Amino acid sequence: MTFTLGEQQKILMGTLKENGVSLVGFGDVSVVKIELTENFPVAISLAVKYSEKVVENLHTNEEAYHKHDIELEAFMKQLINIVENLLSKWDYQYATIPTSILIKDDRQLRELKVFPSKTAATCAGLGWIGKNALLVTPQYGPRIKLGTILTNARFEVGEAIIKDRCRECNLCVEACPYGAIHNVNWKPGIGREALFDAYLCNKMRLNHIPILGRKYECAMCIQACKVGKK
Ligand code: B12
Ligand code: SF4
Ligand code: SF4
Repeated sequence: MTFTLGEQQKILMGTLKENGVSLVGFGDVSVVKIELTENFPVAISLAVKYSEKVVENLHTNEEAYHKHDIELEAFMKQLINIVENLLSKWDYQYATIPTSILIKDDRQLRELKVFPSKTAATCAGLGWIGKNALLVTPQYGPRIKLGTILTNARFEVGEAIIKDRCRECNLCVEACPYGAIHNVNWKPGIGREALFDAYLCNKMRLNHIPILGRKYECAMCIQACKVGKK
């Protein structure tokens, strides 16, 4: 049986929803002028939500947050597999973006060349970039794990979000224990450095977290955000 492109998009979305995706969107990423997006101009952006309770308690129960994060990572991989299998079945090509990478030092961070999942998500209209440099969704705030598959299937795309909705809020700025967030409102084209110091964030997470008795994460900037909290 052959399906039209529109039917394929409906099947894809329906299958993802049946399997528990929290948000799914399609974005035109050809606005980012690189070889990868020339070949794969459409991004399928997936989000799975974190448990609100686990995030609320992450400063007192870090183990639970870490365990939850690993579970969500595995769950996201399953959803990505579903997309990959359907795209292959329909003879499309795709490139899957890594969901997480352990950054060991400044050099690796400086030289990292990975397509940002947050770009795919704003292009797909899932949310905006907050002052914390994270994707903030109206439904769940920044408490989501993102997954991205770029493809040459010309699915219908959503409307990109090009303006932040943080306004005067500065809860994440206040919550960052290391002052890494600069209290600047995002707009497309603004560099990451203008928003937050990724090197400081990474250094503190790697070096100081164990000294403070925390083993894995920080993530105070995702806990603090009020957007999407029930
Ligand atoms: C490297 C990395 C890090 C590095 C650097 C962070 C960074 N922002 O670059 C370090 C180790 C510091 C880090 C820390 C964290 N990370 Co991290 N990280 C990544 C990773 C693997 C790559 C990011 C990357 O290379 N960025 C390159 C820079 C240039 O882009 P960017 O800052 O990510 O995004 C910019 C663009 O998207 C741009 N943009 C947005 N829309 C548009 C549209 C257009 C047209 C254009 C041109 C640009 C543009 O604005 C963004 C902000 O500057 C991604 C996974 C992925 N594949 O994306 C996860 C990811 C960004 N991390 C994530 C998380 C949750 C965290 C932490 C909370 C981890 C923790 N538990 O402590 C902290 C939060 C720090 C923070 N406030 O951002 C999540 C974010 C989810 C969300 N809601 O946005 C991701 C997406 C992982 C995932 N699969 O969900 N991370
Ligand atoms: S993860 Fe922690 S150190 Fe990094 S920006 Fe967020 S609150 Fe600051
Ligand atoms: S805490 Fe406030 S400033 Fe930070 S991302 Fe959320 S809404 Fe934006």
